[in-house]
Amino acid sequence: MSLNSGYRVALVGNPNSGKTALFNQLTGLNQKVSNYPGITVEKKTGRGLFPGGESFQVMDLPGTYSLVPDSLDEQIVADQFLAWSLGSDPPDVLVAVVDTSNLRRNLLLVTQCLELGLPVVLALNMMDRVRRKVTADQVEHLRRALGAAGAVPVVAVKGEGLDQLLAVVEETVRKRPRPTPLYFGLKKPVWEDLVHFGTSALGWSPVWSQALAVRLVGKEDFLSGIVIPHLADRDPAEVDRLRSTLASVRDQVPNWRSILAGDARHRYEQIDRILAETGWSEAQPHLVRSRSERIDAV
Ligand SMILES: Nc1nc2c(ncn2[C@@H]2O[C@H](COP(=O)(O)OP(=O)(O)O)[C@@H](O)[C@H]2O)c(=O)[nH]1
Ligand SMILES: [Mg+2]
Repeated sequence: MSLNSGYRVALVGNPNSGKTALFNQLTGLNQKVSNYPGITVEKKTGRGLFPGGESFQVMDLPGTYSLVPDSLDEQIVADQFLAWSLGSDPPDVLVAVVDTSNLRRNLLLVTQCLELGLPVVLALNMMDRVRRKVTADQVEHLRRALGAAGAVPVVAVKGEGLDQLLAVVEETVRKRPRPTPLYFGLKKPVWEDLVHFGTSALGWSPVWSQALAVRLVGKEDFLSGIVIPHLADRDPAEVDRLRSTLASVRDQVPNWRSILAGDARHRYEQIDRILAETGWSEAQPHLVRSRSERIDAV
């Protein structure tokens, strides 16, 4: 094993997108299953081999629809992203496992993942279920429109496309691209103070700060339940400043409870635009309404 074989790959995706199928293909029998501390959610890690012969570590994160968590599994993923964004040992690449037979809904999470600023490779899974042929040009267009480092069609259960996926992931971790992430969510001047707090006090990128500002304003317990536990070693005065900045922003946004629905709508508008541009929408056998849309409709 060579000295720089410590590459780390994290698999992220919606429940049933094929993360475990892909994880099994990548790792074979080199797997370790444990639990997250204190809870019964499985934590899976394993080792895989790149075509060049170097090994890498892969972690299979719990399935999630969104980085705005509604369940314990989802909270684990949101927590993990937050820890990474505060400097705790981020992986070299995120592999976003996407069910292409349900592309629109799956891309909601992808837009959120891309905003973190780590390189993202899309594993466009379930290609055997997509009725119309998807061309390499369409795949490339989708990759570019989202700002992903790579995009590879695969059929995880059959191992199809795995060699190419591994080659793209290997190239990505070797080149260490610093992506300039695009922001896909809602943007309002009134939470500019929160965005500024993210960039100046927490060291977040402008895009990640925007994404987190919306979640802080729109989700009742996001600050106390998700963010503050990660700020235990920070100056308490700074945490107080964050609390009061959030309180004053909410005072100016009387409808703050509905902005997450607006954020999801905004993301879907952009996803629809990208899918229309690429011609992917025609390749969709069915469009299932997503959880966020159902929430919107309430
Ligand atoms: N047709 C098809 N089924 C797949 C593919 N990948 C995974 N599956 C199936 O989809 C279901 C969910 O896969 P799983 O790996 O458990 O998803 P996870 O919840 O993301 O870990 C399982 O029944 C898999 O056998 C694929 O590429 N094509
Ligand atoms: Mg799984």
